[in-house]
Amino acid sequence: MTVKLLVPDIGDFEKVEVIELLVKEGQQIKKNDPVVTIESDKSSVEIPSTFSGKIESIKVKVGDKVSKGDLILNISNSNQSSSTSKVIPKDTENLIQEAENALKKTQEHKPQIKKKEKPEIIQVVKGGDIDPLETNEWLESLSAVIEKDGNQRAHYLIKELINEAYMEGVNIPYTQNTPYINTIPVNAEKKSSGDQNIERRIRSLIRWNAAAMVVRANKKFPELGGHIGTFASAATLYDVGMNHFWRAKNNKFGGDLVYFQGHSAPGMYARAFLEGRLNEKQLDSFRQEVNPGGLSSYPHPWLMPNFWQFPTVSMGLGPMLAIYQARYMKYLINRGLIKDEGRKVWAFLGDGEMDEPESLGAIGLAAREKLDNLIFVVNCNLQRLDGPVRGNGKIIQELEGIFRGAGWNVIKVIWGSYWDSLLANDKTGHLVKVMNETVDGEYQAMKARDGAYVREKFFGKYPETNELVSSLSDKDIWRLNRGGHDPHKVFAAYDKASKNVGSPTVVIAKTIKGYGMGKGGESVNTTHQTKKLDIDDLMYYRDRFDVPLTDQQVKNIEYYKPDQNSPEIKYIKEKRLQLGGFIPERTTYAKPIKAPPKDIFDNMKVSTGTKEMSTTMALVRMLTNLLRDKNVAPRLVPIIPDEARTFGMEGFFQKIGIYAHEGQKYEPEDSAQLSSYREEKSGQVLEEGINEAGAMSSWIAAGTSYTNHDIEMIPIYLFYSMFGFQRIGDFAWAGADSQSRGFLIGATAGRTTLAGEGLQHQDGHSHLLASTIPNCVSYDPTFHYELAVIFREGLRRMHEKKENVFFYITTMNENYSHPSMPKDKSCEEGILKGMYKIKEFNKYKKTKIQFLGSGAILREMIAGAEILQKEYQIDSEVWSVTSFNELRRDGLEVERFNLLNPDKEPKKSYVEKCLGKTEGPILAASDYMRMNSDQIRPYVNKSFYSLGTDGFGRSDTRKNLRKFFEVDKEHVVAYGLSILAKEQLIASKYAKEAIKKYKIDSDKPMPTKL
Ligand SMILES: Cc1ncc(C[n+]2csc(CCOP(=O)(O)OP(=O)(O)O)c2C)c(N)n1
Ligand SMILES: [Mg+2]
Repeated sequence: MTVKLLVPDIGDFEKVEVIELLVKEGQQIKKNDPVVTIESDKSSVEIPSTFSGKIESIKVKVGDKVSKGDLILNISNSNQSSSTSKVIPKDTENLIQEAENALKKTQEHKPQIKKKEKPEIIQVVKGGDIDPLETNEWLESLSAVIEKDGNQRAHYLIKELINEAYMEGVNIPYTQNTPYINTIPVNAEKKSSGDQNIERRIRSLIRWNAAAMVVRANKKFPELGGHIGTFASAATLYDVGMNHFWRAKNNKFGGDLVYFQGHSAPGMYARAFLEGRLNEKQLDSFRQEVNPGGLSSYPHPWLMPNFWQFPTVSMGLGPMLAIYQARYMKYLINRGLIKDEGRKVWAFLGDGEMDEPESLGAIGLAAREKLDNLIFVVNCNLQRLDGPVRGNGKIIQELEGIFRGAGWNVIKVIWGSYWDSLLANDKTGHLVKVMNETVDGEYQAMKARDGAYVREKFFGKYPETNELVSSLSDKDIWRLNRGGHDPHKVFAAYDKASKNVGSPTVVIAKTIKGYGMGKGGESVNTTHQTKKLDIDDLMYYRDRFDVPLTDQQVKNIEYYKPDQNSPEIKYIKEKRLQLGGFIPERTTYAKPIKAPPKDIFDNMKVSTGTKEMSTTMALVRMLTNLLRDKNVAPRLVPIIPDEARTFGMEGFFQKIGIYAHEGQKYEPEDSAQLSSYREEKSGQVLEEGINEAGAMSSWIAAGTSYTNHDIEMIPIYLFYSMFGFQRIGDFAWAGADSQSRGFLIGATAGRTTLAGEGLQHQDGHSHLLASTIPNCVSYDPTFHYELAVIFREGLRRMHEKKENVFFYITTMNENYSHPSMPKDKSCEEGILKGMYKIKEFNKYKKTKIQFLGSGAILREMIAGAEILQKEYQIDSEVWSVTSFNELRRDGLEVERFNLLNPDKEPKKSYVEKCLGKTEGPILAASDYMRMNSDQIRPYVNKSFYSLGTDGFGRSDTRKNLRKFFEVDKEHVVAYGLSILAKEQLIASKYAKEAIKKYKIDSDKPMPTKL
């Protein structure tokens, strides 16, 4: 039987050009194999076959224009039915069925609720309880249920009660908060198998060495700084993880990923010292990194590439990066690229840090995507840099509400074990009442004082609580510890967190900032910045933690490391051995990705003829081709913040699917269309929604896959160029520090290509921002072959040669035809180095000018040069500058070499090599601020002028915008003549005439002032 493959519904488009035939007559194909590629003026899409069989005849050819329903080809021997017939997907059908059954059941079983007369007046009594006896009966029933049938049953009953109340019209304001006590009751605490005594001794040594390291550094050089108080508050939180939970990467396991709080770094170094990974000399080089071997102030993979994995110290980045890391881990698993080994992502965060919008900005995603591989630990020491995080409130309760509301599993670790018996004896509930009523400012102040103060200000609030502690001495009261300093409580919390299924977990632990620092800085507002401890403070610290050092050793601020064979060192090593190795440690065993076939790029080196397209579209075409390469295709991670349609990438939805951890539970509205919105568990596109910070976090996760997951991936994040570096600059910096490899594509780039969008969309500076990042290689190509050469080089450098750079490429949305790549052999080299000669006008051999054009403005320069030749008999050479940034980098390096080697033959910068022997002055321009092209000024020994788009953008036609910013071909001509006049190469009257001719208003203010 012969079946006909017709052009499917392609949305709003008609008469779309066939640009590629992907099959031949006689070929055997399978259902879903792509057969042709069609291209509108915005995007290109492959049409897949809806049948299997042998192709009898192909009815279209390249260049044909097709619309919905046109015949593409005939296929024989097919027994498949067309996919265009609307069949409800199996999943959807099941879901509907399930929902209907459930509805039926609830209707059948639901007992009829008799509407009761509601009392008109609701009695409100002070204290909230109008009938304590009745309350007690309810509470006792609840206790009985918990005892008999367990927590789950109690939870169920309460939920039913709330639902019932709601159905009856009682709108109970739902509270996300629980009392100010630990989430895990004492009887449910899982006990640690560790040796508590030895662990305490180890922790004390780590505490001491961490503090000593900071104090020693500052004694030597007071300017170095550092923090003691943060790690002091977090030591137990880290130690329990290190001894019992965090599994390292090795040849059997991928490893848990731990995001350490940036300024707790001294604690990690101090542990590594005991583990034998760092030596005393290295500790003494804390914050002195200029000479090799120094330890970086904070976690910086760039500076300590074998140690740190995640840069976190810019507050707020860690939480988001960790969330997207956990999500990306699931993405790799769901795409079948890594095994599901139950790996976890842990992130340590400060309570002050939680005020960063980014910190909480993605917690919804973590819950929505059920990231049970993610654990946040928020160290609530109640303080940030200046003072209390919430003096008048309670940060723990606030965070509990926010996280629980977002769908997280919340574990509060507020009180240590010394409180257990007090809480058990709190029959009247007054202790919990005081705990609930006391604000953080008070909690902080209490820990800055002593036991007597706590007795008076805390327990003294009610006679019942005073009575509770009547048999305790002030010293006993002082010993009542906080949850985050109690290894038992922390262990129980981590154990529960790591076993939680179906949601992310946040452990909210209460601690004391500067714990153990005594008068020198415990719980005082200045704790954060304490970096020097005097001898008395050090003695106190030693005694507080029983560090076995003599007074003299304390005075010398000596480190303490027990002997290799001591029980402490043996224990610490043994524990890490059991957990697979040391943490943190940064390694990579990823294999390079095999280069894709050359013809993918060579196709882009021939002219597009009359066909016009934007470089954004050329890029998408190229990606479509790369998706056909078996090596590269699975490694591509296209990332888009809700702009796929803007960039003509909607074809990717069908082709590779949008990643959705639960697949697609609905039939998309456009299911009959070729580019239907297809979500899939193994989908490849990360469609991030309107969320540049999230998209960038995904890009960083994918860009560091080679180290965190030992698989080289190629992230390509496409965004409106204005919403790139400017919007998420700090993430880009962290991505660079992380040594991310991948492509950032600033699409619809430039100040004047994006005509109608106006001031907030038109980017005239992203290249300058990109230039601030040392390992960011940026390009502003004009033609498709330049893009191809650059992209291929990016793949080669990053993913074959494993160079730790990333590429920023701007692509435009302006359509024009693209010429063939010049035959000159050095062209490719020039494209990559930053400039090459693209055109030469050499007819008159009298007067000459050099034009340097970049990106969108190169074509204006070529047009200007043509006018100059035709109408003014002026010759020129036109250079395509693909990267002023790269040219400057080369110039800087050469200049430095020459200055440092005055006796050697001077080297020539690449700019000088290109322009040194040319004739005439230089005019350079781009669609960016003049500063972009001005970057190479020092490396040319000629008169140099530049044009650019300095100032605020605004909406108008592209033509008007270029006129406004004085970068159109008319301005190129007028300015060109003026420059030649100034250089006394022609008479000024020509320039004057041109200014008049092109109606250029010389009195118009600079665009920066408009
Ligand atoms: C984005 C950013 N802003 C400011 C700082 C400076 N800074 C470093 S630590 C800190 C206070 C941190 O308080 P918190 O998060 O509560 O951590 P803690 O030290 O109390 O554990 C500040 C303001 C920073 N590192 N990053
Ligand atoms: Mg804090």
